[in-house]
Amino acid sequence: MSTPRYLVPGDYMADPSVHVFNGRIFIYPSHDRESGIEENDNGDHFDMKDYHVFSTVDPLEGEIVDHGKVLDVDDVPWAGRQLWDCDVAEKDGKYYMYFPLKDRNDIFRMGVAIANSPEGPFIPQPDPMRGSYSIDPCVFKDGDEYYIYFGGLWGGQLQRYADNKALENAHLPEGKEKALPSRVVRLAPDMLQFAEEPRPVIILGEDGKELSADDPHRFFEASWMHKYNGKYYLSYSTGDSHFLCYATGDNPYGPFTFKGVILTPVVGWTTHHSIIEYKGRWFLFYHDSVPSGGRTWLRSLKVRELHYTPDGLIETMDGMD
Ligand code: FUB
Repeated sequence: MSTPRYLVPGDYMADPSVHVFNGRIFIYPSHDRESGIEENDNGDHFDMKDYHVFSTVDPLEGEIVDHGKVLDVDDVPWAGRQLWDCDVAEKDGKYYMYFPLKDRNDIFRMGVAIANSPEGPFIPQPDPMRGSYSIDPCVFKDGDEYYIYFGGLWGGQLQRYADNKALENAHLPEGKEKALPSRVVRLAPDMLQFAEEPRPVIILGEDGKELSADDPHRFFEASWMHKYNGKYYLSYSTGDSHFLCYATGDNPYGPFTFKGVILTPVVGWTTHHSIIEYKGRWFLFYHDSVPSGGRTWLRSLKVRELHYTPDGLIETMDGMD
């Protein structure tokens, strides 16, 4: 087991989306700041305004290069507030950043910003993606196709939608009702719009039934997708029960079967991560609030090595390490 490393000790960064581009690891985090807004269940205190990009060739011991500010809320024509977790994909030499941001009606939408290199800067499109809603986009390339996984409960607004339409009254399932699923959608060839209607991402228990709303391992936010030995690994945060969990499936749309806990709760309310393979080793990038003394909105980036058992299960890690 490797000792976890704090990656950017001089600043507060969270929600790392990490990819290998041109042989180098690129980290796309949220940039936490002290907004002075009181903590609440709507997440208003997560009032972030810009993104930095970081890169390295050795996540555990190497230099972490800060490529500076690559996108600012002030550059987004439709911006309201709260720039939350983003992700980036490469296609034909261009880099597409997908970011959730509230519009001027306080509705989370997803924007796209484009760069000529992985370190940015990223230039936003004039409008949000048509039909987009909620938070935490994760973009996943499978063969020639790209998929976005997205969604988050409570302040992430997913409970305000059903069948991709806004509800008159939000509905957050409770008790033995089926848990609210995240969504997955294939991207259009131009990478700028959805190619289809988003679909629910179903997570089944070992008994073959959908996880219920009161299951501590149900989806809450922070989707991530990776592939290992031909299987699709969907990982996510359980939010108010504070785990990082995963479920596996045979294709990008699922269904996925719950397999276990990747990371036990960290210091801080949120837990959010990404998983990559680099030079034959696997790494978990995540955050906690230890350096800020437990302030949930001031989080710090961490990395540690991740291991599989011989039958493809992810070994559970201790979030307090
Ligand atoms: O950083 C703001 C929000 O907190 C993210 O979008 C969630 O995943 C949670 O980490």
